[in-house]
Parts: sequence; C-alpha cells; structure tokens
Amino acid sequence: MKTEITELLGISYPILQGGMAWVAEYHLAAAVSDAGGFGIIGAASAPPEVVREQIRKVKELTEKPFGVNVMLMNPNAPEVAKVVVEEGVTAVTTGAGNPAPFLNMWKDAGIKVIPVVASVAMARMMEKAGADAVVAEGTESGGHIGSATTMTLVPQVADAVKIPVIAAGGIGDGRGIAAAMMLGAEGVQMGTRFIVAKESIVHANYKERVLKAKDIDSEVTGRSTGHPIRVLRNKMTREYLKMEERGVGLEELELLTLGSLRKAVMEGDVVNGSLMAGQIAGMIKKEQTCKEMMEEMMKETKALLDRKLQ
Ligand code: TUI
Repeated sequence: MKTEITELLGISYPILQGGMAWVAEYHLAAAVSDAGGFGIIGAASAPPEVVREQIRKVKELTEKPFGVNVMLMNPNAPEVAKVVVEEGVTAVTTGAGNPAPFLNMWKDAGIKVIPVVASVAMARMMEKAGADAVVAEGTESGGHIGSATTMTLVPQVADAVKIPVIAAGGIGDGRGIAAAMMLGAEGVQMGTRFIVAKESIVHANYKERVLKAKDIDSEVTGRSTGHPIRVLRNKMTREYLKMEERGVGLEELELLTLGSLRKAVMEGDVVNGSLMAGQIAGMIKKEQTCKEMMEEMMKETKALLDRKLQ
C-alpha cells in the first residue's frame, strides 16, 4: 500500500508503532519494522546511553527503517536528541512538548521529523518549523493526552497543513485505519494493540488487563494538574482521582505515580501500577505477532477501501 507516509519512511504499510514509555523497546520496534510497519523506540525518561544501546540492538535485528520517540518532558531530552543524530535513525517522533529547539539539528542530519500534536495550532507551528509530517493524536489515546477526539482533530489538521498527517488515538484494526484515511490521514500510529504483541516485553498481568478491558475501562488521571494521562482503572487510579477531588497538591500526586508505569510494565503490578492504554483496549482480544497483526489489518483496510470505491 502506497501513501505519502510509506514513501516518506520507506516502509510497506502506513502503520507506525507508538513510542510508548517502557513498552516500546527494541524487540517490539524491530518486530514492527520487520513486519513492514515503522517501529519506534520510546526514549521516555531513559538515560541517553540506554537509548543508544536500544538503537544499536534494533539495527542488529532488522535492516528495515525505524525511529525513536523523544519525550520532551524528559530533562535528558537534549542529550537524547544528540544520540539519535550520532546513531542515525530514519525518523524521530516527539511527544509532550514543542520540538522546535532540535528540529534543525535533526533535519541537517537527514532525519525525518514527525512531531505528535494534539491541536491544529501546534500542527501549523510544526509545519512552519520544517516538520516532515505530524501525528494528530486524539484523546482516545493512552498515556499523556490532549482534549480533541481523533474524529474531529484529524480532518481539521489535514485541512490546516500540507505535510502528511498520521492519525492516532482509538485505532486498533483495519476499520480504524480505513476510517483515518477517509478523514484525510496518510497513515496511522497505534500503541495499545502493540502492547499485547507476542514480541512485546510487557508483563503478562498488564497484557491480560488490556485483553480483558471493556470499552469504558479507562480513566484520565491528572486533569487537575495539567498532565492528563489515560490509564486502565485500578486501585491507583481510584486513589489518585479521590486525591485530585480533595485538591491534593501536585507533589503528593506525583509521589503516588512515581515509577508506577515501570511497576506495571516490568513487575506486572496491576493494582498500584499505571496501566497506560487507549480507549480501543476494549476491542483488543488476542495476542499475535506483529507480522500477524500487520497482515490482518492491511487485509481489512484494503477490503474496506476497495468497497468504498464501488
Ligand atoms: O507524549 C505522548 N504520550 C505520552 S508521553 C508519556 S510518558 C509520561 N509519563 C508520565 C507523565 C507524563 C508523560 C506517556 N504518554 N503523546 C504525544 C502527545 N503530545 N500528546 C499530546 C502532546 C502534546 C502536548 C502539548 C504535544 C505538544 C504540546 O505542546 C505544548 C507546548 O509546549 O506548546
């Protein structure tokens, strides 16, 4: 399938794997790229040398193009930004902030720059600054979110910029991909479905919570602190939301969440851990290899898009 995004990144299918903190490590990124999509290492809050090692490991596993997501709230972001230039990757995606300070450095190194945005204004700003594409991420996504839905954000961003738009948030199968294309996207980014991939190193308890999730099982913590995060409901979210209601300060709230994503992903603590996942978790019912997912989804997408042409 050829789109502006497959051409930009040199991939077979217009599917990017989200740069999920802790989850998107080298096994997953390599498996997605090897299957014809675009695998992404989530640098999150990892030290720069760990990111360097992760990049090298992907290169050992596949010769296909892949990228790194630089999480801009990480105080180490400037060092991580340099590591991706030194090691060389096809593209960088960025999240949770404005990547303007690093954009020219990446472009000069021949790296494609794809900021994740949650608004039309940010998409316009990124196009002006020289971004190659944008990911328009709706509030259905897991993790750190904006407020616009994918259904409303994607067509508005597609109208506002000339660079290709990648839709994210609430996409988990070929129906979602076909719908995103109809809204004006040239590709999609998916996270939640890849959490349960066979190649994903996420703890079995966390995978089980995603596989058993129902449509309305996610919750948004941190609306009061200005850092809204979508996670599956558990003891941690119930306590967090109660504390937010009482007007507990940012510091105490951060103590409750500190390291909680690592606890969930690595230790399988589904009681006190932070189970970041998108609203589409309710639809994700099977663990498959990345190749199986990709082939199934592309078959579904093609059948739907062909049908619409008749
Ligand atoms: O970045 C994400 N999702 C994430 S990052 C993350 S790790 C984390 N853990 C604990 C606390 C905070 C983060 C988990 N999930 N998605 C991309 C995204 N970026 N969504 C929204 C934005 C965004 C928000 C504001 C992009 C730009 C922006 O601009 C603000 C500015 O500086 O102008």
